[in-house]
Amino acid sequence: MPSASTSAKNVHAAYRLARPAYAERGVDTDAAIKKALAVPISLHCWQADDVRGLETPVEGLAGGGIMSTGGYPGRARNGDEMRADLDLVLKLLPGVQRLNLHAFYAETGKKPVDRDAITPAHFSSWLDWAKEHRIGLDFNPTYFAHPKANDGFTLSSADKKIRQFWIDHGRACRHIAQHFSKKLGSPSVINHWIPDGTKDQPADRFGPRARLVESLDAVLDDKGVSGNHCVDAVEGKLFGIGSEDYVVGSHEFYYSYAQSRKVVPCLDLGHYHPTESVADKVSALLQFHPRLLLHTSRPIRWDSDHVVILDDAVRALFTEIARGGAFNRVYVALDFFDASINRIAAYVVGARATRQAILLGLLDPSKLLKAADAGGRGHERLALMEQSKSMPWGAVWDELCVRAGTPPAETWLANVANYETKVLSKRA
Ligand code: RNT
Ligand code: ZN
Repeated sequence: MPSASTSAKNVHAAYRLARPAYAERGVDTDAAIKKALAVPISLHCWQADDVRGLETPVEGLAGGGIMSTGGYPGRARNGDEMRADLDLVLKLLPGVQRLNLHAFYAETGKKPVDRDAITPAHFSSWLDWAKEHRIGLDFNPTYFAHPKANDGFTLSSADKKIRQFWIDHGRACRHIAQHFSKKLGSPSVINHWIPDGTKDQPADRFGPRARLVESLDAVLDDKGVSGNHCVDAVEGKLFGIGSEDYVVGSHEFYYSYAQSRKVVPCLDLGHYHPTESVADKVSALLQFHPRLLLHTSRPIRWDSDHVVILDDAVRALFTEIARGGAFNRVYVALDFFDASINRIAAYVVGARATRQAILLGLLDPSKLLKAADAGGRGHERLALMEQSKSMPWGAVWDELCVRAGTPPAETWLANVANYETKVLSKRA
């Protein structure tokens, strides 16, 4: 593990050399660091336990179109273990974090409580934890991994009783999100994603979509929940495992739904055709939608939910948001789950890569680029964009980490190794 190059003294020295290089290109690195630290990133709780949830396991459940693979030891097996793991994750991450819970992480004690009956009381340990860490909580109804989701339809089911069950679940969840917001003083983003769809060509593509509109309207029609506390988002996708041909909640469906109902569209980087640019969608959607929710993820050949790395898609997305001055119009959340590697490291790699992309966006010499563009000097714009790639941004990142009191570079690996020996390796 490097120690000389990552000492605070050397990090500051490298930063002192990097700062003027950016300043010459019109970028204030101190301001970029400050802003990059302030963008909240919502950590998905489900990487800690491979998206299993805390309910009593039921045999033979369909996966709901998502799948975590791998058997690396140390998976968190209950809420306390999840929170202990997340304690360490928070220590290793610079900047403002939130926690994103799924409804099936309810803690109901010995008594099973079905999803249509969960209440804020079932999340009191999570709420205490969030208070202790002074972070906000976001929420997701869990419309999958349940006997009533086994045939692949929930809110769009043809069966009225099934539909009602999931409507009641969605409604219960919005009250929980509102409760979090009231207790923590920070609005809770609640993201509705359903797995509904079919493996092969259905004869009726209209019916489920018409029912989904009705069901979502029923979920949202609740005078007891205020938009000031509960920020609803809807997440579309192209396909899932078992819904390869038809996804009821497609992108077109949800962009239109969100606009007409004044809720927030959620864009997950893993949910598009492989060559489609999510970055390019930002400036289009923000003409019509006040806000967007972003799930950073990494699709490898399919919606595989690999750990986020600093790849072109993630960089392009946040550079676009920086160029558009739109950080106050997006909610940033992580969405990946890899059971084949140490899960604490998975969080740290993915969350750091996301914040690095945010920082890189803020270090973009946008003023010069836009001037070159406006002046018709396309060659200059291209040259400057290429130059950006070799600028000493790593020195700025390490400085950001040190300013935030977190380990720079990859030195956090020592903390992970230590925790693995002391805690994770002892879990069966
Ligand atoms: C699934 C969606 C959704 C889930 C989480 C667990 O394709 O991306 O966001 O990953 O709700
Ligand atoms: Zn997602």
